[in-house]
Amino acid sequence: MKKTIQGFLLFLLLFCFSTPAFADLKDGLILHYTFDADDGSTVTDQSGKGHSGTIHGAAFSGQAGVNGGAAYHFNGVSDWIAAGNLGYHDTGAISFWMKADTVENWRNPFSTDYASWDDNIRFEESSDGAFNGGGHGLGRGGAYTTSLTADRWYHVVYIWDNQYVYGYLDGDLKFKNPHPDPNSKVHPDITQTAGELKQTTLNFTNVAIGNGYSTDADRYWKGYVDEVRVYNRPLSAQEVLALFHQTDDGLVLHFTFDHGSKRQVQPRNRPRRVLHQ
Ligand SMILES: [Ca+2]
Ligand SMILES: [Ca+2]
Repeated sequence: MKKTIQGFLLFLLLFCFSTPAFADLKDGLILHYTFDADDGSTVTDQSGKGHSGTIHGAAFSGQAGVNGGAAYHFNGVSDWIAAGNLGYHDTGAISFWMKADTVENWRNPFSTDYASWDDNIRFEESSDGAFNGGGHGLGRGGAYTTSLTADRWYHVVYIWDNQYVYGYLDGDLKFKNPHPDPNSKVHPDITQTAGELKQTTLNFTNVAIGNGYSTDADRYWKGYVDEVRVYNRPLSAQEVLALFHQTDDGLVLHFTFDHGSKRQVQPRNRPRRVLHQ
């Protein structure tokens, strides 16, 4: 009984001298594919926003997923999943898990517009082991890593607010780049300005999982994708970490200690995700 009272007093102390904050990872979620159920030719959207997907050849793979559930496998030739029109988003975030069968030019696990050339945010392998992500008009080509490894799960997050884009790999910030001057050209071969490209890039007319730049076979993803999320708001670094560590939805409690120490206390009861096979 004494310990219970001590525990309660400790909680009261924490509560009084800190600001408990709840980050709701459902807040602003406009698409969420867990890929844990085989629904035939469609994918159910767990966000509640009704953005069900249409499967074009990708294979449901039970127990192959990042959390012991299922994932979809893409054959690297023609497989993709269409998530449809998600609209225009001035700020937002994309989160997904991927595992490549091989690391090759120029395979794309995700893009915000199917085979629309440069009119999308997309993520891209190269044969030298790099993995990049970005979109024209937002600051092109942030590098997640220069040594992508095949047959290993990675957690990829891309965030854009009104000033910067951010790239996180496995919970770590890998790049933070300012948006380019809206009146500048972002590429010598492209006539539009960064401002014009930003408008079309952020209009997600045909979100694609397993494809990016074009319908050339080497643009299709070869490997797995799991746990795809799209938000219409930026995520904080803590929320990215929460997505990296947790396997379920829900509230993530953290104490910001705004009235005292800047130390932050993470909840201790969440299992660490097993990253490697
Ligand atoms: Ca899954
Ligand atoms: Ca677009």
